[in-house]
Amino acid sequence: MTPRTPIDPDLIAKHNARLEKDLAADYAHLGEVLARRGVDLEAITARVQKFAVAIPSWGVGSGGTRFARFPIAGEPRNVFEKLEDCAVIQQLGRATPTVSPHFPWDRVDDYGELHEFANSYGLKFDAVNSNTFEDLPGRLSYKFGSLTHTDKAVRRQAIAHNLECIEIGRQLGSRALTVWIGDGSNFPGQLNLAKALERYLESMREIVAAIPDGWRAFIEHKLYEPALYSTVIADWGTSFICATQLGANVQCLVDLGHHAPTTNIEQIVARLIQFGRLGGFHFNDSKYGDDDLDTGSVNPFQIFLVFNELVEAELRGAPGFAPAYMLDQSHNVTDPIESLMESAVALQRAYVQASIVDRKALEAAQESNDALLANRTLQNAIRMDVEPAIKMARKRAGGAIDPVAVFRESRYRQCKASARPQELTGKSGIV
Ligand code: LRH
Ligand code: MN
Repeated sequence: MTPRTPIDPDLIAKHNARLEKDLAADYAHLGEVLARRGVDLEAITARVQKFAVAIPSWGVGSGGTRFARFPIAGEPRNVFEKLEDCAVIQQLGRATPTVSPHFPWDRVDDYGELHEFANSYGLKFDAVNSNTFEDLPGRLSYKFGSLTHTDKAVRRQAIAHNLECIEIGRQLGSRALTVWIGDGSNFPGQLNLAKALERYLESMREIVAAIPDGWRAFIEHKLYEPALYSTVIADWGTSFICATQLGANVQCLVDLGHHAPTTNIEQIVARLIQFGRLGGFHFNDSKYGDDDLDTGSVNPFQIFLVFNELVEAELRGAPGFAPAYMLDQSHNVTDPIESLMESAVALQRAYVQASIVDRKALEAAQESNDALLANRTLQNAIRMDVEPAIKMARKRAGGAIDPVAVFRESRYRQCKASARPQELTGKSGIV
């Protein structure tokens, strides 16, 4: 069944036709430069075509902060419209075939219908995300925690929600559950730090016991926010210990924005790979806190250094290496579709640049403690303009050579502004 196409394929073909000649010239030039380095461009382009990252369903709407959210006309009002927008990102960018849903934000009555709807656009569902950081009317409050709350009834409610997310994920064809909890404290002394983690493990054991065969559970750590003094799952070390306590199908998810600004994230990635507990990523960028900015928009070298570890592990065949790639961003001042397309390309760029690192030269320099040559070997890769490889991979996969230009020319957002009438109320909050 050919997937439905929210953007007129003729518009993509017409637009590509205008750019093809220049792309061919740039591609040939890159091929020559890489060939001199013993790198086969066709092999690199084939790798890009296989690269995929999941779109966060909550990322296609405008994001906000605690101060305000500035919605845009034509943004999605429900999960079906979110999937339409995800289909645009996939049709033009060809790097995002899956969507990571969040519950209860994406709750519907018929998950079979939702599965079908996504499938009609050629989209599949990635890890499901539970939400025990917001209260629902008539339910027990998570003000003082969820899976670690001192009140067993609140923990039961949070466990039941995660079991429900697993059941929904099973109906949607997902194969993983991401558990991020904001549990923690705002005052020294407010929380018994050890007991809180004990309650976490007790609750997670029930959730992990319900994880279907072939599934994984991802523990997502975060340094702070909403808790501002202590967070129960604050860092990779706590996440790693819990994963090893809870079972072989429990792994650690690294959200790049969940670390203190000076943290060496690529070393955390190397450690989690070394001990077979790297479950996946929530990619984004940040300057200060959990800013959820567009991937690669502030510190593209950071993303490159993470992919340098990932490609090295892939090439050496690290045991159990199967990280799930997902974006997790909040688009407060840009069109979410444009930001997500650009962010997927930023990941492809880091993946390609990490794939052209001269690994032999790097190892030789490392073994001989030639620090300058070792660092230069990485710099040589990140200084390479690899856009022609990414564009060619996209074109060959049926996408747009310039996705943002085609998206704007399609006037998709303007069309949706009239098709999706809504109150553009600027209430605060991340979604
Ligand atoms: C927490 C987080 C988590 C999601 C939420 C939307 O900061 O990164 O992954 O549940 O954002
Ligand atoms: Mn996240």
